[in-house]
Amino acid sequence: MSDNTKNISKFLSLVLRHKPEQIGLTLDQNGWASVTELLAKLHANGSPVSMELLEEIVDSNNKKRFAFNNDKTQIRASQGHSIEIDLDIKACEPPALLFHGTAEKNLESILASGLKKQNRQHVHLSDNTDTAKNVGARHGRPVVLQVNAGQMQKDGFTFYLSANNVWLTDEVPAVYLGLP
Ligand code: HQG
Repeated sequence: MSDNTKNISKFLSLVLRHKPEQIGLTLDQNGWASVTELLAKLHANGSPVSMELLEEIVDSNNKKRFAFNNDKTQIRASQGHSIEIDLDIKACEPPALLFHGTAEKNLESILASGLKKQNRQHVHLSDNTDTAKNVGARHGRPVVLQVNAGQMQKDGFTFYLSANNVWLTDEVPAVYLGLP
């Protein structure tokens, strides 16, 4: 991915997950933006993007962060929002174990009070330790926690799988956490 594509991709994360108002964009209740409106507002903001480039970014994004609807008239981020939207995805049975990567400095607090969604709409979990380690490394020296997702589900917690394979849940009480 070129630097320009990377920058546009980061900017799309900002407007589709956190601050649509930055370019005067509106998202519907499920987080979808009109593609025509997005392209027009990007243009007006001095960062024009063609439909071809937008399609390339959606296809080539390393984490598949964005998705079009069927006829490509709408686009949204598949997860990671801080603004309140309803992803409208079905609850899904998780694997017995999931993983969460964090920074060592957060460990004590997490083991005391569990995983909280902080600024986002969900706690984000991975089905493998490598991905979790990369997620944790964004915050500092990474440490990977194991989540007893099977037991959580039996106890009534709900899990969702985003279109880009990130497992989402509302919180993980400390009792379900361990080291892999
Ligand atoms: C930590 C990226 C102290 C939590 C990734 C994390 C992911 C606590 C941080 C997605 C805590 C929140 C989300 C507690 C949680 N005490 N710290 N009780 N509970 N934390 O960025 O999971 O590249 O909001 O461990 O790949 O790191 O943006 O969440 O360190 O999928 O597409 O609070 O973001 O995707 O940080 O990352 P974040 P995350 P993108």
